[in-house]
Amino acid sequence: MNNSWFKEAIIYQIYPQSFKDSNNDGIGDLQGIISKIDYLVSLGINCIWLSPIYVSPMADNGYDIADYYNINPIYGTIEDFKELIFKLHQNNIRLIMDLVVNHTSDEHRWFKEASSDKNSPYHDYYIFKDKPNNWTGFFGDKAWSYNEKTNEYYLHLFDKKQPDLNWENPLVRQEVQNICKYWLDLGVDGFRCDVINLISKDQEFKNGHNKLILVGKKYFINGPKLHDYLQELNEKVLSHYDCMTVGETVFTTLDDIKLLTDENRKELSMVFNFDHTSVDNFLGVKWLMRKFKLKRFKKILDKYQYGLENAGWYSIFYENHDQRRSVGRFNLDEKMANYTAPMLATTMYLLRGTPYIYQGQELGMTNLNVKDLDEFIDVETKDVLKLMKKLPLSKKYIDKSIRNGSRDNARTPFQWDDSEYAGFSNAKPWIMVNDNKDFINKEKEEKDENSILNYYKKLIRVYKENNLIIRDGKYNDLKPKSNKIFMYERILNEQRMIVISNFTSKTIKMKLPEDCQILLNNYQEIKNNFLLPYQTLVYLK
Ligand code: ISL
Ligand code: CA
Repeated sequence: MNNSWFKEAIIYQIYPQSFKDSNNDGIGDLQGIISKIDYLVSLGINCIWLSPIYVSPMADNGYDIADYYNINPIYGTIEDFKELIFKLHQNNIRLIMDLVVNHTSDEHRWFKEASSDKNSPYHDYYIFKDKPNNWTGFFGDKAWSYNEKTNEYYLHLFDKKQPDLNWENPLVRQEVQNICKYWLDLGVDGFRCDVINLISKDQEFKNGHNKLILVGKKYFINGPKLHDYLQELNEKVLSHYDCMTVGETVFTTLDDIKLLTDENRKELSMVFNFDHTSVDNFLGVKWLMRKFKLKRFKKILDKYQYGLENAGWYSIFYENHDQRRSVGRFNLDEKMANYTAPMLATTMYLLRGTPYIYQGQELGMTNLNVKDLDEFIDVETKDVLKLMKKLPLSKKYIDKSIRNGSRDNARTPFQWDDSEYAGFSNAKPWIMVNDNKDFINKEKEEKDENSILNYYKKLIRVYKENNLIIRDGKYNDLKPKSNKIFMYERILNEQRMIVISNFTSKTIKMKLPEDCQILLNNYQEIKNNFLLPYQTLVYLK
């Protein structure tokens, strides 16, 4: 991994189930993606992160893998996959795969053997104990389930259909190396490594201190051998390819990230950290809602912008398949999305780090509006709803929290046009289509010069044209105390870029920079001495 193309990448995440259905069975697929490469080219992105497409019973939409070497037939075949890589590469778009190796599906052959016979060589691929400890998993449920055949409990930090792998076992690590090698040899350009900082577990398996949600999390985060495992994977496999890795890390600190992304240590190219997406919750738990404050948001982003100045690298993003949509978030009025979505994007993507755009974000796609909470179908939402109903919480609180937090918000079909199923499919899709597809859709926005989509294209163009200063420029927050304005500069040699964003619905009196080139503005005009509601401006001097 002695390359740095990842620092110039503009990455677009595709959630295959919801992007484009080519054979009208209601489920997105690989041929669907292939049919939309022109669209990806028109956006200007240069790398795709593809959420899991491996064989899976889909208990967690593919994050539960039953066979790492084959494509889930609902998505197509290995031939389709080869065609996809080939055509993406032809268009100078790289492809990174999702690597989910903290756990497998309970329907993986390894687990089937492991759970039926204590003496099977696969038994030690997983974590079995005679007695469970008190850990709670990420979906709010107990982290251990009973396995009758061996009279033991097995660990699963996510759903019970996602047993955790035992990375202490060198054979498991060898399997992971083989998997990486297989896909790299097929031409993929890297991996997004699912919950990678959970792979090493403290072997004492101590009880957590209290009975709060995520009990025991300290004991399964950044375990003692995490760095060794990552270095080993690099040495054995990754370093032999021109590839990148982005680790999804949960509850990591700045110091953790410095270590994980230090180029000399050869662990990960960059990580996803969720501090800034937790700005409107408590304890990093999205169900515990908290009022958004711009100052707090900036403080978090500043911490990493300054903190990683001379060490490490970062990913910048708002959305992914687990997060709610950014439109309508951060105290912003959903009806003003034509202004707020460009403002949010500009503010975020000119920071230092590799930008990630989640499918549909560039259209300003919104959260799903369901009538009844039971219409949510995601496993996490169902588990958490069940748990919340047992707790002393008001109906109103539960309603709001679930609506905000459900991962279904991000998973509705991509809105290509205003037809019945939004041009995603001719058949009823696996998940509800958002009813605002009539006015939020790709076809309509392409024709409208002032649409969110066309703003994103402009932003990406500006990003590429000014790549050096955005990549290497020194960052300074120019108004850290303001709860209304996010204003920063990026400085490289003689050049200075200034980004100013109004996070409020009010016009604000302020002196704007003079004698600069204006690179971006989400209004047609500039009003001297005034920053218009939700206005965003980018200057270059
Ligand atoms: O989504 C979250 C909160 O709603 C996170 O806690 C999330 O569960 C965590 O970031 C891990 O996510 C990843 O691994 C999960 C999978 O369900 C997610 O889709 C994936 O992004 C287990 O594989
Ligand atoms: Ca299909």
